[in-house]
Amino acid sequence: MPTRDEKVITTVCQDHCISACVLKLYVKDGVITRIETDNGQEPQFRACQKGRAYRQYVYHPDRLKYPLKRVGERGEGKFERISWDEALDTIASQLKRVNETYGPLATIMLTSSGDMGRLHNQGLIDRVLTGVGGYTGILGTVSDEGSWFASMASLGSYEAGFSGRPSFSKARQVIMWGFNPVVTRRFMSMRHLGHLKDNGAKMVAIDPKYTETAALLEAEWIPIRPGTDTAMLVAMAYVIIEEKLYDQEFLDKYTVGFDEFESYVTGKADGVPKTPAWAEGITGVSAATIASLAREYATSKPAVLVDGWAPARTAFGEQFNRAAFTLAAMTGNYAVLDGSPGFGVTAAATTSLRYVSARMGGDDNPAHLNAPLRPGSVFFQRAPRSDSVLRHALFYGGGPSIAYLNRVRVADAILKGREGGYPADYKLLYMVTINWLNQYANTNKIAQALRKLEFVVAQEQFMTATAKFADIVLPTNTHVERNDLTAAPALYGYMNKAIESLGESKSQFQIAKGLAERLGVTCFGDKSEEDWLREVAADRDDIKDYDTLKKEGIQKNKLGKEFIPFGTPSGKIEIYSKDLAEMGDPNLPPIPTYIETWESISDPLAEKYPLQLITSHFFRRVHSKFEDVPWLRELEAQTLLINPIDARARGIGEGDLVRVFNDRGETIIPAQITERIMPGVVDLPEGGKYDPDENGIDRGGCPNVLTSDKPSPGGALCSNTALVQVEKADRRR
Ligand SMILES: Nc1nc2c(c(=O)[nH]1)N[C@H]1C(S)=C(S)[C@@H](COP(=O)(O)OP(=O)(O)OC[C@H]3O[C@@H](n4cnc5c(=O)[nH]c(N)nc54)[C@H](O)[C@@H]3O)O[C@H]1N2
Ligand SMILES: Nc1nc2c(c(=O)[nH]1)N[C@H]1C(S)=C(S)[C@@H](COP(=O)(O)OP(=O)(O)OC[C@H]3O[C@@H](n4cnc5c(=O)[nH]c(N)nc54)[C@H](O)[C@@H]3O)O[C@H]1N2
Ligand SMILES: [Mo]
Repeated sequence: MPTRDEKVITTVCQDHCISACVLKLYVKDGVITRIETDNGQEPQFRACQKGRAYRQYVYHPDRLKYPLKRVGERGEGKFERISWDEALDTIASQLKRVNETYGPLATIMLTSSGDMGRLHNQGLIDRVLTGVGGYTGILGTVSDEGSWFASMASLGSYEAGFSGRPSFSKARQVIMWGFNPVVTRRFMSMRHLGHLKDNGAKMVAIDPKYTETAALLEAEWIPIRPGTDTAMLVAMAYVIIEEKLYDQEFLDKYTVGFDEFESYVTGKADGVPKTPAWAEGITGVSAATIASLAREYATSKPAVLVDGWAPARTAFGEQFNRAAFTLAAMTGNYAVLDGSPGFGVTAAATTSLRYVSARMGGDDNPAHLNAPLRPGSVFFQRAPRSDSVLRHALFYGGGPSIAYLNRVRVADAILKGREGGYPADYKLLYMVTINWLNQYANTNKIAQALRKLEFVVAQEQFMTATAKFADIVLPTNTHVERNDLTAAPALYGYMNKAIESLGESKSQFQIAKGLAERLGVTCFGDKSEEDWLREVAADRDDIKDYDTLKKEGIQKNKLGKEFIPFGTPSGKIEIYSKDLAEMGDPNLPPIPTYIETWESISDPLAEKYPLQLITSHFFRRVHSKFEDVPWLRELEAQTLLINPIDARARGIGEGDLVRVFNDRGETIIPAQITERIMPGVVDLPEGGKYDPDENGIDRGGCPNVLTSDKPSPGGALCSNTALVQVEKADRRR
């Protein structure tokens, strides 16, 4: 209970763990004193330890409070305090200079996650840059591009992947394939899984790691080599075909192309029957396990196959989701019949960049997508959405910038420019809510790209590894210092301002407005933050009343159960995609196909770097965010998870400092020896802070010094495809 001089302000934590949870902020004399969460009516949207520790994030002594100008070398981290006028004048004049000298495409605006409100996001800077003639934008998602590609090809839209979502209640078997929501949350996933478990569903986890979720739900753990999941799915299909366990009626009614798939699976097409024994050699999963799981899945109707995003963040990962959809369809377990691929995910305002790119003829371009992209283009035709969502997509997502880059390829584009086949030579980088250097593949290459640019801006809350490379750093406030709306489907939140902005930090809206004024761009008119928020709310007919929402902070919504029709040319699940066949790219075959990844264990490179690296998401952080929050740091350390067999072979003891390295980079961190990770695989959780020592070697456990920025043919980040070696580190280092 609040004391008499305390106010309680209800808001929503819409951080980038892809959830939305209620925060009750106790405020006394303008200072947050404690944070509680939803104790109200069911379903409760209870915040995790990160949301509950938000006070230590907001008041962290390292929060950026003043605009800064670089005085040392890029990346050195030497800055000098300047005024907002100087900061914004400098940025405006650099934008003009670059625009006049090289054209608008020379400016890239890069954004990723952060506080994901409806108003205070990158869409604002998008408007300003669009007002001065455009810029180079970023397309694709870093999280689930493989799943997007697969959905577009097989289902015709992303949304079709969550048809009938809340109707799994009767499932008798749940396969969690690379899915660990105890850590990653992802909306109400654990609530659903808990219900299924209570109702007697058998839980199975297929993952190189014995996950927290598998432990909690007492799941059977099937360890699998990273990047080989499609082989296992295809072999399961083999068993189901051979034993005639498939649902012919479902296939006839809802799918096209099963015959072509069957011919690939049985080996009719290429002489290689995709038997469980074939898959055993690839995946490390025994043939008997594959066969019995296939039988169980096909006969435990309804069964739910949760095809996660992480197995698709591998080379050729889009094949994984396509194969999972196919298996669900073969067994009649597609969403319409109470099972569902695509589990509790968001509908983002984007679509598969690679899919669209190829459809637009941009196929061979290393940028993947360079053609103008406007409403009315394939991009929008391929992603049918309601008008209001479309408007949000325009305002808040990819605006009418002139060219797009695959977000995984930005460093490559900056380094190679026109000569490398990209549409422009890039000179200016404007970053909003992204820790690019830390979070995107191949950190050392990104550092090189950052050094090459003429001018770099970072809008940030902290002096991140990336912000150290900026020429001007703009201190941005946090969501408790401004008003905003959330966008989560099951919970609408009014993100109420609880305290004044710290120091001289400003909201994204204030910053964008300040910049717009200097550039003579009138995109915001005379409207205030409040006016814009009312407009955003008015766009959503399911927000009942703006003022009530603002006062109460939250509105809980029931999720629909409706069947979402397939947007494919055939109007069915396309096991065989004619669109893909027409593309003619052997790396994007028309039927789901197992293709061996680069940097697999049979790659000659494995002699030098014999271990497969995965980089999973971490419990106490959201990416690199919260890394320095003391309460959260107490929960667990950033370590390399390594199996006892691999540790013993290298003379590594528990807690020893180890070098993890390949040709792209190196990091030195403590080892955690555990049977929870399978032999041959090591896990270095993403978000570890890039922290180079005097020799340039990372000491923060940033996995991206090791990952490659080569995208999957479907466009995805391949953050789970990398070979490394691990050695005990020299003590003196
Ligand atoms: N606490 C926390 N929650 C988060 C986030 C966070 O940073 N912290 N990030 C949020 C965001 S933006 C996203 S996109 C999601 C990410 O959500 P996910 O992509 O689902 O999360 P990951 O932890 O990367 O992967 C899930 C599981 O896949 C396994 N895995 C990795 N590679 C493979 C593979 O090749 N095959 C198989 N079968 N399994 C594999 C990992 O071991 C892990 O257990 O999480 C969201 N939630
Ligand atoms: N190796 C590896 N790398 C990965 C992944 C992986 O699985 N493995 N996962 C990928 C995934 S799924 C994702 S989504 C990306 C995430 O990549 P990023 O979005 O770059 O990750 P964050 O560390 O959350 O960085 C967001 C930054 O925005 C700042 N910020 C937060 N809120 C605000 C705000 O309101 N305004 C401003 N101006 N700044 C703000 C934070 O301080 C933080 O530095 O990482 C990707 N990187
Ligand atoms: Mo993500």
